[in-house]
Amino acid sequence: MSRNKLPIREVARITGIPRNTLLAWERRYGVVTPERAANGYRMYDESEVELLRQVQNLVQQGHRISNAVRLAQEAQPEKQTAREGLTEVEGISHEVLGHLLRFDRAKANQTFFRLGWLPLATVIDDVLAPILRQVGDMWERGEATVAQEHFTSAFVRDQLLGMLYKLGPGTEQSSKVVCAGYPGEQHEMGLLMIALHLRLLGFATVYLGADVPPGDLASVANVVDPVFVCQSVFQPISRQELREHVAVFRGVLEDPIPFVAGGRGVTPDHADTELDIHVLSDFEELATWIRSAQIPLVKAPA
Ligand code: B12
Repeated sequence: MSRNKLPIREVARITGIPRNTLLAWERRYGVVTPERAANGYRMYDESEVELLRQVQNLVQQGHRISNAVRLAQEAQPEKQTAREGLTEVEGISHEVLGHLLRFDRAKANQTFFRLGWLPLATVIDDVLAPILRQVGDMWERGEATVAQEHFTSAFVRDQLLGMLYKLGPGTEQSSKVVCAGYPGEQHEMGLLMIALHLRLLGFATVYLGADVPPGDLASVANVVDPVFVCQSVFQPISRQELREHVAVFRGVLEDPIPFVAGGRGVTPDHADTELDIHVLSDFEELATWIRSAQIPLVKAPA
């Protein structure tokens, strides 16, 4: 990795674009997809910082963000989009997606297994998540059918569940985290990715899947005694709705623990000190919060 690459806090400092905005632009519009360092941190190169500056200028001139991103990306030199400019991992991911769009699971498996040498965290963030986002964007633009999206999503879900199964539930001593989807939510894979990252960090994850009511989530927490719970929200909800949801959760919960929400449906404005609600946009932020809140990885002796 080049020495000239900058971490997100530096990019936020020199461009004046807040860190959360950088993350939201990446997630929602794919403005840039910075490379990850060995510790998973984003590292931006010069051309990415320049592109972010251009997007910011266009937004300040009154362009809508989606339009600003398109204009800035179109003005970028060819190498940004040229097929030959892709890294090996991007190239293989692109090939996997191509096979999935043709419903060829055998070839998708074969190609995907060529990435076996990569750390799991990289496979999750740099291969599987981009495949999902790409097929989602294609579906939104009318370039992929519902069947192609479902087939691709099923492949990604199988890989994520396979990883979770292989990593196992964690040791007796590991602190537990309960991971669940918000009620009515069918999107499950952002949550699976977060559960996997937590597992890789050393937590024991109790994975409940999508669509879990707040009272049920609290009942599980009463049984397994986690250090915090995570709930994933993709469909936008209001701050008041989240507050009411967490109030029900707290009503059933016996021992107070932090409630962490994340996903496209919530923003930092949904955070609430009174109800101990933390809103974090991705695993990098979650890991930073875990350190600053001094959440223990291992249970205190009884
Ligand atoms: C697969 C998929 C589905 C599948 C889900 C299957 C499953 N088992 O999960 C199905 C077909 C069920 C589905 C349904 C719908 N979907 Co859909 N779907 C997708 C798709 C392609 C992938 C979703 C995904 O798993 N992403 C996971 C990762 C890749 O996304 P991510 O946002 O970057 O996730 C990160 C963060 O959100 C964060 N995070 C997530 N949870 C948490 C939790 C915590 C605690 C923390 C800290 C962080 C965190 O970490 C993740 C990893 O980095 C997306 C496309 C996309 N761009 O995501 C659309 C997408 C999410 N769907 C969308 C829509 C509109 C729908 C429907 C409303 C469509 C419809 N008209 O019926 C329904 C809603 C159903 C419901 N009630 O939930 C829109 C959402 C628009 C929005 N709200 O912004 C998207 C973005 C597609 C699009 N481009 O328009 N969908």
